[in-house]
Amino acid sequence: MNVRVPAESDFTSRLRSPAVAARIGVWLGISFGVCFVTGLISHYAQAPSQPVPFPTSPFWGYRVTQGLHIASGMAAIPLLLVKLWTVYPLLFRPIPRQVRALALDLLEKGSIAVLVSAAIFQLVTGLANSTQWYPWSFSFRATHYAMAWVVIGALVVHIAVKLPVIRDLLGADIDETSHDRPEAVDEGDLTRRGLVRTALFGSTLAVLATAGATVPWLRKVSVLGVTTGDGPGGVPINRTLVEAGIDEIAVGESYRLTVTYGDAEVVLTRDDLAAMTQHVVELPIACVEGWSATGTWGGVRMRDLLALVEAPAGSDVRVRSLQTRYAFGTSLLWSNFAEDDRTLLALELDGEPLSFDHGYPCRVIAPNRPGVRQTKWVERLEVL
Ligand SMILES: Nc1nc2c(c(=O)[nH]1)N[C@H]1C(S)=C(S)[C@@H](COP(=O)(O)O)O[C@H]1N2
Ligand SMILES: [Mo]
Repeated sequence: MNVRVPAESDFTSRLRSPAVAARIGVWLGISFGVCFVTGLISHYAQAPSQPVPFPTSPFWGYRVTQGLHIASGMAAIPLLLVKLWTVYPLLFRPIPRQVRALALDLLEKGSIAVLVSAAIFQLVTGLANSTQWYPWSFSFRATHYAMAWVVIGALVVHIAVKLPVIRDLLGADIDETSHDRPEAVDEGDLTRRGLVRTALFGSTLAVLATAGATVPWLRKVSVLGVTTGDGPGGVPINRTLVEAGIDEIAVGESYRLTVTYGDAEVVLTRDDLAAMTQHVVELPIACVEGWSATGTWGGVRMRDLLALVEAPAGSDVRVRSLQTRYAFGTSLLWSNFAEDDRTLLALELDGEPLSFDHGYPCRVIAPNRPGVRQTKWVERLEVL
């Protein structure tokens, strides 16, 4: 068998053209831009300290930005694959002999290598994360965030370097051949416009395959939306009581909620909580993994609980749960969230006591808050 490295001239399809790459690139740039901005929002919403408080309104804000984050990331996958296919032959372009040209060539290939590998890393880890599969040991949030800057930085450099060519290509018809490689002349069954349309169609399918996790009427077509609307009160269950390492006994008769502020301490049973003024709010759980669902929650206002220990206005609150295993057992409730009328320590969902897996005896539910901070099985509120 005769194996040899292909040469640039082996790739003769006229679809492998910069004119196609530039057009796919525009859509890819838009996807990456949306994904980056919404990712920054999500990262900030979960930051351990916030110079400017993340707002509590609109209550659906995080649901929309995180839904867009997942959708734009999904949309980017087929676009990136098609774009790589169109430029693939350039990998086999002969290496320049002249030192200056060689340096420039290596610089360009290097920057594209960084861009492509960082982008693939983001899309693969993000996709795995949105299907609740974490086959790695590093912190997803910190790594995904750092890599996002690598992608955007490399993308800005890439666009800046290519800008004259991009302008030229986008100003001309897609079938214009002035920037094509001389051997890229073979007509296939597909036109260039057809290829761009096919890529966009692929993106649409990828979005539809996941968007049902957020948009109820899309649920039936969402094969990748692993978390469905099933679950008590129409809200899926992310982590169960057993998975969190909590014994049913701990949430039974012996359960107590402790609220502290300095030396002040108030201890309440579930009956005590149920005897306080109850409120009902309609708010979504919006998971960072992309799914979201609205529930009708009933329970005690966080404000009313903090008043029991005479917490001063503007206090942040640390929420602790009974959880003994894995992350997300505690969260911070910023003062603007703690004081919002819609923020509850919920006892009920859809008029029924919370199920064990939804956080019985009580959980945090607050507007415009990442799902990961809607802490379940709460046992302690510490006013800071
Ligand atoms: N104690 C505790 N609370 C938790 C979690 C957890 O693992 N432990 N998971 C969070 C995450 S990531 C989400 S999206 C929501 C999901 O709530 P649900 O399972 O009621 O839908 O709960 C949050 N509250
Ligand atoms: Mo989540």
